Amino acid sequence: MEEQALFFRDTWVEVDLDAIAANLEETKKLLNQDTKFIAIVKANAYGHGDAQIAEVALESGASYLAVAFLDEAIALRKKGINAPILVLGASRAQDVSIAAEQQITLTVFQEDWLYDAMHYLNKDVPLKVHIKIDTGMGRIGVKTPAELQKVEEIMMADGRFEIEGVFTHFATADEMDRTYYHQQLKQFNTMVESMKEKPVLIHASNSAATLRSQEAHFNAVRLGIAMYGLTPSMEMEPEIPFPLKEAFSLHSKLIHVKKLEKGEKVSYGATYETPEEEWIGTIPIGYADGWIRKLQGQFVLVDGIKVPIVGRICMDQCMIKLPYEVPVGTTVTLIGKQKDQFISINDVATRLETINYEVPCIISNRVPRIYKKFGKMVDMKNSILYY
Ligand code: PMH
Repeated sequence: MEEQALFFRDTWVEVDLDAIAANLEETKKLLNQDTKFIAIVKANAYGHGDAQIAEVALESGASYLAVAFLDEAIALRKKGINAPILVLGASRAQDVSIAAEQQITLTVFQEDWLYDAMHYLNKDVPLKVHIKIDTGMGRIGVKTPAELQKVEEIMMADGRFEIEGVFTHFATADEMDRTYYHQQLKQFNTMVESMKEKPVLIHASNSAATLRSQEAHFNAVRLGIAMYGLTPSMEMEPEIPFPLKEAFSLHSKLIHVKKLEKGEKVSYGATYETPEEEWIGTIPIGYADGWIRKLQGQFVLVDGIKVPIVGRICMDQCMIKLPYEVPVGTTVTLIGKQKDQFISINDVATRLETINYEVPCIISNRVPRIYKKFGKMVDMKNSILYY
């Protein structure tokens, strides 16, 4: 019997797991042999698919995964990921026993939170924690050696906590001016020095800090954006020591093709008027897929040729100007490669006046994610489908 298709609209994200593995292999060459790496798979792995990315990162040598919220960690456990997972953000005190039971590591960042958490922790299931130090990001974390020592003391006295790690996060590691970054690094060193006992894992570097020098590697680094093949910022792109490989591409297919006469209108508001006779194609992707209205005018690839989106983007569809009559069913690439042309995530970010991080994150769950590994499409059953 023929296998039933798992989705029924020709719009999809293709994630190249080989690109992820290659980015990690290259990054590993920059690390000392003993330096561990933590793969950041929060926000559904920046839109790429949490379990799939977790798996390939672990195969590539990641010793830890990290997410923003406890829900994300539990979702990974449900999908069969047994590796250590750190929740980087705040978790609710009343949920600590769930984290402990599932062997999920939480971030401790405030003394008051600890007192609350202690009410909810079971006697015999210890909780692994990393202490977050705020060295200048101003988000969460203890700020002074006194605060740090206090949280250490409380946890040591209680006995149900295992302080496995300590970390901080840089606010400007991707910028040319290194002053603030060095200030944060110095403060982190001072704080770690003041600890009663040094934890096993000490980590500070995001992708930018990891790629630029070893000075803040300590014994682990946290890799997000570079693993996905994207530069942490446009200004540091020339400094990246190897070619990053973008893993995420976005495709659709023409569902309707027609010839319009000069002076005909396209889409809501009838704002686009054909300046001459034109071939117009419709593709089934719209703002509900995260392909937002601001992308009107953005180029897409058809038959290896860049053509613009014309007229307003609708909720589920948008129209493109075709170079000539192209058959229905032809693939349209919105992000990625066709023939010798490439539309990068950075191109889309530039159009949206935002950063590359946002682009894969905003492509909504309505768009299925399919995977390529060892140059071949992975079994569709492993794809991510919202429906
Ligand atoms: N560590 C922490 C605590 C983070 O918040 C992030 C990314 C990373 C590591 C990975 O950074 P990278 O992707 O630059 O390598 N956090 C965010 C954020 O909160 N907004 O954008 C990126």
